[in-house]
Amino acid sequence: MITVINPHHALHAGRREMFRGRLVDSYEVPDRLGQVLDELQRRPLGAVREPDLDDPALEATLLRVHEARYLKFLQNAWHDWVALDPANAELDALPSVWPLAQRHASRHDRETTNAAARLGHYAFDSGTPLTAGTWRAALSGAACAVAAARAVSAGERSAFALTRPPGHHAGPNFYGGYCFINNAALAAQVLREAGHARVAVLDVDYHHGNGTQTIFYERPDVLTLSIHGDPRTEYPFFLGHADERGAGAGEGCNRNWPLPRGTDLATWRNALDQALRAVADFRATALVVPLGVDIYAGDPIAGFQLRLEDFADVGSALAGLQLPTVFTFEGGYTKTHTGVAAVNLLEGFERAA
Ligand code: SP5
Ligand code: ZN
Repeated sequence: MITVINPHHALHAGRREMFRGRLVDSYEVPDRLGQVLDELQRRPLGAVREPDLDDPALEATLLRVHEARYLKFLQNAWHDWVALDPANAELDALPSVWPLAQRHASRHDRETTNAAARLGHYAFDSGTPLTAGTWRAALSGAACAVAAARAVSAGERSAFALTRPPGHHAGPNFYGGYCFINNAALAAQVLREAGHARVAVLDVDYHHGNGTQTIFYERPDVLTLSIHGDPRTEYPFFLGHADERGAGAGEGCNRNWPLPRGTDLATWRNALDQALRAVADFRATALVVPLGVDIYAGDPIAGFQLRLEDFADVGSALAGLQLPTVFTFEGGYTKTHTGVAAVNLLEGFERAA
């Protein structure tokens, strides 16, 4: 398994996020990636490379997954935030006002020019700090996902896009959940364009992959599957129910397995087996796994009960599909076990592959 690492990930280092009326220290910190890299150095799985950051094809791929207007917003958001007030340069950008979805209550066809209000136009939470280096870090991360998918379409059995910020909560025109650019969706798109007629995305992060689901909801060529904490009680709350099956041409091409807080390996593995069957029934020829290790029992912001020794079994079950596979690094927030959990899963995959 090759690993494509984001050399600029640490340019994105959000300091504080809003949680229930307080600004708290951000959970999504550069050390998360450092932990995974350290563990990969202790237990190597293959070459670790950096992506080509001047890849001329990157922009076209980005535009297949995200709206041009949204990308432009992201690229300029920090500059506009500081232009609003020079003192903002010392603060992470967080939204504090939103348009309403209720009929006649807000205009969605007009864009405000106020930089703080624009954050609310594109963000679905106030827990995703945007900083001076966010765009560069996220763009380099996109290059990692694209490079990992290219390596796999060129014949590698598997590749790991080791990058942050994560991506699976980012949609065609929205950010949130620590995510700005959807790396897993980019990988799926690259695999499609490299000739894989049907690609499956199997999201194992604790939180529903709402961004990925939205991006592919009406597409019949990408099957999106997510196993996650039930949105009735768990973030991101407003999507991820079992009856979301896709729409239009994509009818039947989305499946969700919402599980209660406290779910242990046995119940979670049962959902995974159903998801694996759905991938096989879809006759996918390539697989993308948004790899969130916040399903670990010790995670500070999640609620499943998987133990560190369960992760190898999950990896080997994924390998059982025998598909070219791209992993993208998503959630996982412990200060000490994020690397072990991720590498346990990847090593389990490699051993069984
Ligand atoms: C990629 C990913 O895993 N994103 C998750 C974003 C979750 N954001 C909400 C975090 C809420 C923090 N709750 C803290 C509870 C501490 N007891
Ligand atoms: Zn998560």
